[in-house]
Amino acid sequence: MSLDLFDEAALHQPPRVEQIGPQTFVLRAFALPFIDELLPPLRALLKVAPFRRMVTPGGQTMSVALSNCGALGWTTDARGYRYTPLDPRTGQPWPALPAAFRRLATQAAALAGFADFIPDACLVNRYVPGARMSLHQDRNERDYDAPIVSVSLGLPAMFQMGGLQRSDRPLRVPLLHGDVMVWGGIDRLRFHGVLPLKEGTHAVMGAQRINFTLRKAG
Ligand code: MD3
Ligand code: FE
Repeated sequence: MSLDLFDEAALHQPPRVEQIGPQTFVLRAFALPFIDELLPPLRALLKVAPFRRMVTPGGQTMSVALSNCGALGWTTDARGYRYTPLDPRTGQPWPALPAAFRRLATQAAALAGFADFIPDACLVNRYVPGARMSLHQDRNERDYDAPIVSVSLGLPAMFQMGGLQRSDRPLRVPLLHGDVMVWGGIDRLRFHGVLPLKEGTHAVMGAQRINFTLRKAG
């Protein structure tokens, strides 16, 4: 597989870094030069651990479907939210974290000021038109010192970046194919969410948005 001309051009652009919080950065198009090494392992892991819609402890089926790779994977069911070493669907370990995912995460984190980030968990979210993620905090990881790196692929989404209180009015940030977001430090526990995905078809990814987040969970 080879880079298309657009990705080839992106490889030679300076990083477009937008700071949206004291320790939150959007790295525009950062994933595009990696795309040809990201998509084959993404497809492979989804064969082993297909997207599934999980149920929240409150009994709601999430509109976002998810999968995981890495030593730990995030799950939810009637018993609560948690990380597990095994896919509850098969009882088998989650697929390994692809090396290209880890390299991208370490490089993006370094660019945002977080040196030596080594993720051990990757949550893969799939949004179809209408799917959304309501405002929440990511609090199931063991320590909050490590940053989180997210990669957006496919249809555009409107991300909501709130504050440390649920009632803080969120900032809206559009996230496009190839955008990478990094946050940590005092922004680690900010409320955040994704507005309902609009209808559309993306040239590479089809009628969906896939977001994967690299975390240090254990
Ligand atoms: C900024 N996913 O999986 S990723 C999640 O697009 C999740 O699928 C969203 O929230 C998605 O938990 C957003 C970007 C993101 C995630 C968490 C943050 C940005 C953040 C936490 C604090 C600040
Ligand atoms: Fe989150």
